[in-house]
Amino acid sequence: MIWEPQFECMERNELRKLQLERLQKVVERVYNQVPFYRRKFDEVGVKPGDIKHLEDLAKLPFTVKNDLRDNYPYGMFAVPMKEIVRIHSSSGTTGIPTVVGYTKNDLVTWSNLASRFITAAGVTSEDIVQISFGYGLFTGGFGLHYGMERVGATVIPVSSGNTERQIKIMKDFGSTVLVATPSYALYMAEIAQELNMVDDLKLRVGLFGAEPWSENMRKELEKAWNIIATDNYGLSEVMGPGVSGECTYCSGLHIAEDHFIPEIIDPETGEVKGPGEEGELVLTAMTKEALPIIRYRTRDITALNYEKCQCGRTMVRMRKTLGRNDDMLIIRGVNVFPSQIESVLMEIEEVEPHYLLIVDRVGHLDTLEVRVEVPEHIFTGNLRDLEDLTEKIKRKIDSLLNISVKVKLVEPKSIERSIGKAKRVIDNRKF
Ligand code: DLL
Repeated sequence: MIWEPQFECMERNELRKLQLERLQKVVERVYNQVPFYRRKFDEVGVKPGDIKHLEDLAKLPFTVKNDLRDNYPYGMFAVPMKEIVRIHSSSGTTGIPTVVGYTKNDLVTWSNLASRFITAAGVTSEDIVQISFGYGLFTGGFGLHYGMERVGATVIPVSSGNTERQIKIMKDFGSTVLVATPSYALYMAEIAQELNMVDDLKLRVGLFGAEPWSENMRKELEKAWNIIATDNYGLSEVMGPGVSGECTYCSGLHIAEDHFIPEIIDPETGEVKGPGEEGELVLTAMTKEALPIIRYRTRDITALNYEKCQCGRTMVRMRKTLGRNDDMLIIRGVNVFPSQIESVLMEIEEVEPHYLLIVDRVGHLDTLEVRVEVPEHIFTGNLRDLEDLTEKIKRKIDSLLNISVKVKLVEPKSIERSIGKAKRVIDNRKF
């Protein structure tokens, strides 16, 4: 078991001292090794020696995804290529992908940090872990894989897809832990139920992440699999999984603050916000050799809680993220996160947890259609009941969002299932 109380339970003043030392070192290093940072720091007139307090971090410019794209593929690396031992990359569905690299030491740090949240979720060397994240350029599969091995658990590297086989393996190999995106875990549960195999399984913990999921989705997954489900967060540009994760109290994700300094900013003005205030998460990766990153704008919306957790860890907790700034839909001037709608849908017993949001523009008016599956007996049942249910869902969503939406109940399995990150929104508007 990996439990590093010397870091995870550090007093705040000790932690701040360590962060300042590490921050000074990384700023010096990127200034000398990465032309992009030298240029950016020179533009705002900040030299590495100007970082005397942690608060001086705010003097440094932000780094954004496009900076990595502009320096595609290796321009942001701070070490020569011969020291890079692994490459990962973001999916690149929206333009040029971002490419990230790791040195040997980075891989050690990564597996250590992954093993922290794995341990915090209660996984031990007694566990048999089915990793159903995709292996490949996505950081999920490999990140969890090495973290689990570091803990000493038995890893089954199934990767994602071939869902019936997954369930058979889960049963035959006695998997006790499932690692997947929450949407894929839900799909797997559906198949396990169809095969009538849920009761034959030994699962006890689910480690989920890589996409937003609501508290109600957590309840759904915990019930479907009879497990405790924890949330884990990370992003390739900063490291991958291992940036933050929940302990078994599931009350916020502990950030590995000895490696990453979190800030919350107002996404419009860039101004730094205080504890508890909602805004965009900005991360500085202080210890990565290959790709240190300064004030990276994640686009993810959250808030920070500095109160000590019941588990004893002192590391700040970030609130479960509702989604990215980019996922936020603006419909008739109202901000809508898909996960808010998910939360409402999952509270309604008569519907299935599979939904899709379709946004359109009719004339100058934005429209939002919420498509959600209902079980066969409801779909083919009494038309009046179907209408009543449609109206009930519509009322709940309308009152949450303060806009009028269209609700369409659809037959079971008509919404495409995902084996990785789910696509919940089709936005047909032309901007
Ligand atoms: O998704 C890394 C990861 C893998 C995290 C496995 C956790 C588990 P990317 O593919 O670069 O990296 O996508 C990063 O996914 O900026 C968030 O918008 C979203 N995301 C990741 N974890 C969560 C989460 C991995 N727990 C982007 N909750 C991030 C909500 C998440 N969103």
